[in-house]
Amino acid sequence: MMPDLFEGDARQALDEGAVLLRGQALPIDTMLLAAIETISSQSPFRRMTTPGGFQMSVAMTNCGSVGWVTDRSGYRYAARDPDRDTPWPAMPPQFAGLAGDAARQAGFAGFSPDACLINCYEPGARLSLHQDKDEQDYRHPVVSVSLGLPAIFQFGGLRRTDRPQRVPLRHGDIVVWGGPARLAYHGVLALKDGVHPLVGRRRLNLTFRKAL
Ligand code: MD6
Ligand code: FE
Repeated sequence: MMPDLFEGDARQALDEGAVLLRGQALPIDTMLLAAIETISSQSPFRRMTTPGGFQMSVAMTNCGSVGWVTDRSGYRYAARDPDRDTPWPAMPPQFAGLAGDAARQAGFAGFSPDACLINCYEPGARLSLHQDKDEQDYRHPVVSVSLGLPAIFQFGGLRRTDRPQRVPLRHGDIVVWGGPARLAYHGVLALKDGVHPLVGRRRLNLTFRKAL
């Protein structure tokens, strides 16, 4: 067992149902980055269009049996990459393993994701406040892994008007989010310029979900 003091440092409750596991992905960061390279060589990062007609500043791709997409007709999960009309690349077993372990540590045993959205932020890219609500069953948590440049994560409440906390997320950090926090509003402030030694001038984020 890990001593309590260490656990205390590594784990930070953001709210009831939302936990930050600091540095939890560090031991496998190079494997995660190599897998993201392989996935994005098959289904490249692209900046999708919102239903309102705006192009997102964050570039996205997916792996898993379904992937999150947006276009003029709405947000949804799709089994095929719409740019290539092929299935999304398979989710590497180590991805699902990492997400399942993190979820279990946060109190959500048995999490088995079918979707992994991969976000790529370049300096200036941001994600405005939103709820994750395109999934079928909100009893499943969301697991989010941060790699590369640090970002300020905004974590709010169940109403858009609840003033969000600002949580710095760094390379290797994992946020698990479920239960009473599952529909909390959240976003990412504009990425500050910088260079990460392994990832370069980017932030990569993996968000694992059970969509179906
Ligand atoms: C990001 N994350 O960190 C975007 N959603 O790049 C999310 O939108 C998110 O981190 C639900 C739960 C955790 C998250
Ligand atoms: Fe989200």
